[in-house]
Amino acid sequence: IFTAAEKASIASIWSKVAGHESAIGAEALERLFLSFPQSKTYFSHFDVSHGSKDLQSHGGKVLKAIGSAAQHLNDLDFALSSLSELHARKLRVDPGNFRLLSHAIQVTLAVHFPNQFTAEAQAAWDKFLSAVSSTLVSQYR
Ligand code: ZNH
Repeated sequence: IFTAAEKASIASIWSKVAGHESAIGAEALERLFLSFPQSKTYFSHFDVSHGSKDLQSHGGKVLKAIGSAAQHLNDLDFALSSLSELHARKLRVDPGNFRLLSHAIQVTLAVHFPNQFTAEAQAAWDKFLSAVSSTLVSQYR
C-alpha cells in the first residue's frame, strides 16, 4: 500500500527514466555485477562488458518491467504475475539478489537524478523496489 506522496515520488522519478530504460538499466546491471560479482553467475551467456548490447537489451527489459509495475502500484501481483512465474519456475534466482539489484538501481537513479532523488523519493523507491522484488519471489517454494 503506497501513500499519495510515495506514488508521486515514484511517478516523478519514473518520468525521468522513461525513454532511457536501456541506458539506465544497463548501468544498473553493470553496477550490480561490479559490486556483487556473484550475481553475474546467472548471466554466463551474456557479454557483461561496459555498455554491451546484452547489458542494454536486458537492462531495458528489466527497467521496462519496473516502469509497468510503477503504473500498477495497487495491483503488483497481477501486473507481474507472468514474470513472477518465470523467476520462480525457470530462472530460480536466489532471492537475495533482488535486494542487491534494487540497491544498484537506486544508486543509478541517485547519480542521474540528484535533484529528484530526495530522501522521500529514495524511501519511496526502496519500498517500491522491495514490493516488486517480493512479488517476483512470491511464487518460489
Ligand atoms: Zn530478472 C529475465 C525483470 C531481478 C535474473 N528479468 C528477466 C526479464 C525481465 C526481468 C523483464 C525478461 C523476461 C522475458 O524475456 O520474458 N528481473 C526483472 C525485474 C527484477 C529482476 C523487474 C527485479 C526488480 N532477475 C532479477 C535478479 C536476477 C535476475 C535479481 C539475478 C541476479 N532475469 C534474470 C535472468 C533472466 C531474467 C538470468 C534471463 C535473461 C536471459 O535473457 O537469458
